[in-house]
Amino acid sequence: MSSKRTLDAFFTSSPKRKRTEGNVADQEHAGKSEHQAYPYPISDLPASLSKDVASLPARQPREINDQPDLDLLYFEPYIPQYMCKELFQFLRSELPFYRVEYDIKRGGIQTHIKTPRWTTVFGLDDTSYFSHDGTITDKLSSMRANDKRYDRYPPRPIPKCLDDLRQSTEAATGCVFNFCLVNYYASGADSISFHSDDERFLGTDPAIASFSLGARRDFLMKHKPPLGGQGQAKEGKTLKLPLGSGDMVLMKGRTQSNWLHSIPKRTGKNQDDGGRINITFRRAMVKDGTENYYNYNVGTGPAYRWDKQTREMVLCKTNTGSKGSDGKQAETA
Ligand SMILES: O=C(O)CCC(=O)C(=O)O
Repeated sequence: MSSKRTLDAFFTSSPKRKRTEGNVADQEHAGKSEHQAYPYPISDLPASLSKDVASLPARQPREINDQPDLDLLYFEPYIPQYMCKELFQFLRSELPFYRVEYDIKRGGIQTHIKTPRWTTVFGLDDTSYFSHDGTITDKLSSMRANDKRYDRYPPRPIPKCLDDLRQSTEAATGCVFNFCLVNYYASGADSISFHSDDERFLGTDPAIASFSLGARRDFLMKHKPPLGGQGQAKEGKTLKLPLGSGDMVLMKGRTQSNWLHSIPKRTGKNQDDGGRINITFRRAMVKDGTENYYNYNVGTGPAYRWDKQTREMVLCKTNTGSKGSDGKQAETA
């Protein structure tokens, strides 16, 4: 595992501030992560959950690498059942979510896309870190002000409630993660279409840790068709992992460059499934490489928050409307 710089390395301690590793949001007040780019402060995990997260994983993983270019580690589960419900409910209530809409040109036709799930992202690429006043600082030049590259979508530190899990995941996998994307599938009607997480800024053969909490949903994987050809996928076989609450799949090696994955919609009596949260940890290597993720998973529209009374996402802040733009994670609703 490569070494990480901690905030401690840069600043002397102050009794008001609690120091933590990585790009976790600075703790101005005990029990909450705060940052100027958050719509509101995000609570830390309850102490008992935070303590138990530190002792994960619950099980050792099994390898799934019996198909060409496929390289998975499947923790079934990573988070034990007794923690899953509380963690699911906590994250659904605490995190700000977005229902991003954007316009793209598809086959020469301007198309309006409504992302068919709730999303939120946190993190910063490897070239920089958050100073304890929340500003982004370049690791090499110590440049703080005037780096306009982060202005369009100001990156947000990973809040402590997710950073606890990030640290556990790094320890369990030997990988380094600086970025976190959370999807909330409110019902079987929410989905993500076939894609691969093979963006250039994730480097070659990225490792991506993907957690499931809540309803069981099928995770489908299929080999990409041969380059330039119209032929069938290499083996023609779709792999189906019915991911349960607490499971974690580490996708690594040649997986992203050769395989597509999706969570298809569920219909009929299985549609109202109580919801599912997916948390992925990734490592962005290139300056500003995360802008695409902020664009498609936070966007410029308002933030929403889970309302325990009405049991739905409600508007928690009004910003300006969504902006459209071309990009990789565009999909069909
Ligand atoms: O929800 C999942 O398990 C998959 C999420 C995913 O593919 C992604 O965020 O890129």
